[in-house]
Amino acid sequence: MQVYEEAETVGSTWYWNRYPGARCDSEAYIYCFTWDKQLLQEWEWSERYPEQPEILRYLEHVAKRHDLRSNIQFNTRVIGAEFDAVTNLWKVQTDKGEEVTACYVIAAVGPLSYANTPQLNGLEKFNGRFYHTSRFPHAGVDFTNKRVAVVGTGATAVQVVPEIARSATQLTVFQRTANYCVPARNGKVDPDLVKARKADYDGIIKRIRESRGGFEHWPIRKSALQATPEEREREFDRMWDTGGFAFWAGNYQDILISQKANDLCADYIKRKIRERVKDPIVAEKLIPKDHPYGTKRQPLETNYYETFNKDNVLLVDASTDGAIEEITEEGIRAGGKEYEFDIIVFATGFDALTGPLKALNLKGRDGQRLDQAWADGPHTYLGLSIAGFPNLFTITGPQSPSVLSNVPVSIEQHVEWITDCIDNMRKTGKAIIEAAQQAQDEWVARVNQIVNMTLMPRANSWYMGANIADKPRAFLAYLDPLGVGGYRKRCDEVAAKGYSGFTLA
Ligand code: NA7
Repeated sequence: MQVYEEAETVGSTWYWNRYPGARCDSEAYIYCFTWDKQLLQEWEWSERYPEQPEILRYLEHVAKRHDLRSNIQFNTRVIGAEFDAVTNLWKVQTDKGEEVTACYVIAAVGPLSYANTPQLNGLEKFNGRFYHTSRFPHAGVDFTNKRVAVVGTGATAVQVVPEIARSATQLTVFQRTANYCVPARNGKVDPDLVKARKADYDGIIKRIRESRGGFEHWPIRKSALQATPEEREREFDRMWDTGGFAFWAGNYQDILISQKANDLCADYIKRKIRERVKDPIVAEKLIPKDHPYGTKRQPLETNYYETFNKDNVLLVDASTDGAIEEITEEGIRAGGKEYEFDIIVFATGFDALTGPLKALNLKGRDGQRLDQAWADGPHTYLGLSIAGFPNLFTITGPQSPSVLSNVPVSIEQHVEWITDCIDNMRKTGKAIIEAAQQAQDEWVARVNQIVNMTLMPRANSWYMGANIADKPRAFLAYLDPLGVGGYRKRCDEVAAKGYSGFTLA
């Protein structure tokens, strides 16, 4: 086995995303590998949602402890891979000029790794410095006495904005779409709770694997519309006070299906924003108007809304103040007005899920290119495999639960399934496994049929591919009605039936 990694060490997301305030939005006790039972007992996380350096330290520790680095060639980017139907092997090219052959290619390129830096007119003229949050300088950036712009208000911006506001002379946040942000409620975890969790890890692992979103949160088995206003308020308060993904994954069961139920939830968050932001004009700008709650990735915040009460922080909202028109030598022109900056931080997200796979320049049977096969959006079988691309697997790829879950749970499920599959191939003397076209078409139809029963398509989200100009509008993940547990069962059933929907040769 040979692993190629572009960076100089392991960590990927937690290697690249070094902006101030970068931390996971899943709670650390379930944002880790579950296969090293001993390490689950030994490792001590410093807080509920650890910061980037701590997670990177953890990942480096795992790599060292299990001697994983010896199988990884670092500082190497895969720039192409083509399937050869004569030899049944993939030919893989790297940016170091190597070409190697492989029976299997496993694309573990991450769903959110291909940075989206908007092609704004004039960027090359800017006299100051600019950074994308996912490619932040390792030495850090000193914002002291600087006039800083943050472009974007997604999960990343919601983490970085309060941090930059602490030291910058002036921080201007450019918002294209307001988000429903929910308190993270970060902090030290009660030592008794840590102890209880360590004693119950087998139970925790079982529960998160069978859950909706890979968390220990379960929806309230009732419509929000059936609850009395008092009961609803109590439940919303409870979830709000719990913090994190309790509000999204543990909400009323119809929150993503019924617009009326969703409105009740959205109204609760809008009230909270109005309570926390002193200037009512700024508060109205921060209140989402164009999409239902939960249909865009819910950012977790710590003092995000209060940051807009500071004298050195300005919000420029595209719909009320005017959208960004161009970058100038001195800063950003938006709504006909020029704002001057020393530093621009692009918290503008990623070409999610399909972007990193297309960047691999994959060619399947008959030289078919992945970007052509996916010209109108992703087509996969189970979000694991692609018709016409034999012996290629994707981990947390498009049309799997992936970004709609606590990702380590989904990563482990795919790794286990793929490992078992390759093992089975060896044992049964098979050389080729390939998704059948019909099974793939049925999977794509299922992905779309389910999402079209929800409110998700009503948002211009990166889940729908809407954040990237010219990207086809298609739902990029898979929303199983029974969550990651239901999806896992489905994948296991396929394997148990001798890999139904695949052609084996
Ligand atoms: P997101 O969630 O895609 O947020 C990116 C933000 O940047 C979002 O507010 C976008 O507005 C905004 N954006 C993107 N392009 C532009 C342009 N051209 N002009 C102005 N504003 C723009 O990325 P994040 O990094 O915050 O989070 C991604 C995931 O990483 C997160 O969900 C976690 O899973 C980890 P929009 O909403 O598209 O109107």
